[in-house]
Amino acid sequence: MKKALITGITGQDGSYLAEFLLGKGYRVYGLQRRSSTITTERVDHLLKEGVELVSGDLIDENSLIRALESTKAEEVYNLGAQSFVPTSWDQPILTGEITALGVTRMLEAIRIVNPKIRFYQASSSEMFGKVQESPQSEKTPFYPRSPYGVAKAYGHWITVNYRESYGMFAVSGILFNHESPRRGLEFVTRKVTHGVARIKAGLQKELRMGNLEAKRDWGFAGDYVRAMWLMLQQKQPDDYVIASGETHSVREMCEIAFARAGLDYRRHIVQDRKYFRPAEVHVLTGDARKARRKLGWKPDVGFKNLITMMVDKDMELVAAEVRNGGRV
Ligand code: NAP
Ligand code: F7E
Repeated sequence: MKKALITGITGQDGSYLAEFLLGKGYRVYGLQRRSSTITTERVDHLLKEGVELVSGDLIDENSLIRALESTKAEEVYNLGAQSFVPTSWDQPILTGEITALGVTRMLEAIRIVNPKIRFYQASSSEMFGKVQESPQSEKTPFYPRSPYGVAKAYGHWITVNYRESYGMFAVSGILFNHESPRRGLEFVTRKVTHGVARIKAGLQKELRMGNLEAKRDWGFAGDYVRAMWLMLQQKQPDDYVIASGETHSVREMCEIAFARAGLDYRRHIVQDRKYFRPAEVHVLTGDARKARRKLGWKPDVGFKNLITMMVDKDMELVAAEVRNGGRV
């Protein structure tokens, strides 16, 4: 039985990846940081299927060494991060500690415990920021536009550097935005699909938002975790862009989400300066041809189906909340 350790298991991708690896017959461990509230909602169903949580934090080197020693993991998926772009302007140093230096801490822990461990780094299309060419591929230069993007660029290069310095099997997956019904409520797709469900249920009238003209290349998280695993099964470590290749604006996404519930987004969305960013990433389009060619990867769920799936799930969720008097 192969053993994998996932940092960020309590997040959106961590939960889908844990499910996927269980399906492949892995023994799955997840790093969980201490919190005063419950953070395991996305993986509670998997804890019953044998996923084990180990205590640790990307800020605490010794906890990473202990996690690798106790689990004897052969594959490490580093998904843990301060991942919300606006927060990275409010807490740039914390973002750097977790999202940038956290990668080095894990790579050092691997070097100390077992340098043969295969390592996946969750890199991001936010590294392309103010895009230098379109579409963006593995060869496109980075121009990050937020402390988060800068931290991810560091995480990418330290991964490449450990591969080249120590011959480690360390790969960087440059993933474009990917969403799901498990997406955090602060990210734009889920904010909209959840908002639509609440408006439809009569719980609110308006949705306050930022820049509707921003464009993203959105895919389904369930498809993207498959690519992470494929990268670690190759003969040689390498870096890959994972994207749908399609670009849509936030406005188009709103139109589809509201229409699914029989609503007109123009009647409910209010633009609010509060949600605009100090420096915006205006448009992203990924070129995932290398992943297609070398990994045989392609996404199954298209943009419209993704947004429809999210609205439908949020309508169910909100209806259940209403039935239970506000409790899920
Ligand atoms: P997410 O839902 O925000 O999950 C982030 C995870 O990181 C959570 O489990 C969180 O734990 C954990 N974490 C935060 N600080 C930590 C620390 N100090 N030590 C250990 N764990 C910590 O993010 P996601 O959407 O699943 O994304 C997964 C990874 O892919 C992230 O690295 C993200 O930056 C990157 N990425 C995401 C996308 C995307 O579109 N989703 C695209 C490209 C790259 P708590 O539950 O305790 O907060
Ligand atoms: O914003 C615009 C906003 O927060 C998308 C993270 O997973 O993907 C994610 O980063 C766009 C931006 O994602 C609102 O200005 C308009 O242009 O959903 P988001 P993100 O910043 O692209 C990358 C690949 C990651 O790596 C990150 O970890 O939508 N937008 N109005 C808004 N965004 C939010 N959040 N809220 C709004 O009201």
